[in-house]
Amino acid sequence: MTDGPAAKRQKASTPDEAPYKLIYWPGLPGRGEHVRLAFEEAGVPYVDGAKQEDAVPQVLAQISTDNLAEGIVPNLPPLAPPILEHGDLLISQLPNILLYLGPKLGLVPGDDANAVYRINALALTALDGFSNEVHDCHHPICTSLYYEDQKPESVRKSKLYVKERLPKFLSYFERVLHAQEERKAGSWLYGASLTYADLVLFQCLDGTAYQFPRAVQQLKDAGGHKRVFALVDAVRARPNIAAYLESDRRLPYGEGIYRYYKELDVVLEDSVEEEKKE
Ligand SMILES: N[C@@H](CCC(=O)N[C@@H](CS)C(=O)NCC(=O)O)C(=O)O
Repeated sequence: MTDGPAAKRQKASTPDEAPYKLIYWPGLPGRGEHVRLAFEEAGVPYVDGAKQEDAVPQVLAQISTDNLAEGIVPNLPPLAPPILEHGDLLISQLPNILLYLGPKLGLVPGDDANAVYRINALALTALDGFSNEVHDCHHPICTSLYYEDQKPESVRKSKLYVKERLPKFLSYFERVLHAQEERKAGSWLYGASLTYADLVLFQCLDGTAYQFPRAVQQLKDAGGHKRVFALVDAVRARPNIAAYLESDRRLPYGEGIYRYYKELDVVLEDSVEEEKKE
């Protein structure tokens, strides 16, 4: 480390009108779906690299261990998609991409400079509880192993997730919405208008309901998280979102974050004691 690179870095210029491009794996919604939903709700055009013929090579070129991001200083090579390209800017990490896009797409209120950090906290929490943990229910040991090689652990984790974590995260978002209601702030997670946190929560719960249909239905029927489920329905009914969900741009779930395995479709009453004794 000899010189002071920060001072020498070439300045990237990203005009707002530069085209947006999502680089992502083809054939499944995945984490890229949160980026798509933001563009779709905002009605802002974007190029979806996942729908292009060379989608896989596009991703591989970025995440290759040979990629040193040469010539695109000060961008850095990404570890994994989703990746957003906007003019000279190339960034990865989904919550980071949403943090960048939120204000540009009008999905963060413009009258409070701190709003984006509160909205980011909501998005991160939804992704923790309804994306990362749900994914780990079918890959509890390691992502690099096949599901079939970690099945008993997946069943155990799913039972515990459904019994303890799913209700905890749902209750958290119910509490946030209750607080908003008490303040007469509206029925979205933050303030009077929809933000990208609402879109993230929608997608996360849509996927969680795909993986755990029985448990999610049970919790919905129990009526303890009415505000959360009403929010999911309200997002689904937004004109741009509804049109998108109807379109062939919306891909079905498959072998991605959210997967349906019958043996993991557990309910809250399923015993976890047996596994605990082993
Ligand atoms: N924390 C990252 C996770 C990225 C990630 O896990 N991407 C998946 C696709 S959704 C992937 O290709 N991972 C490859 C790997 O982790 O080796 C984010 O939020 O963007």
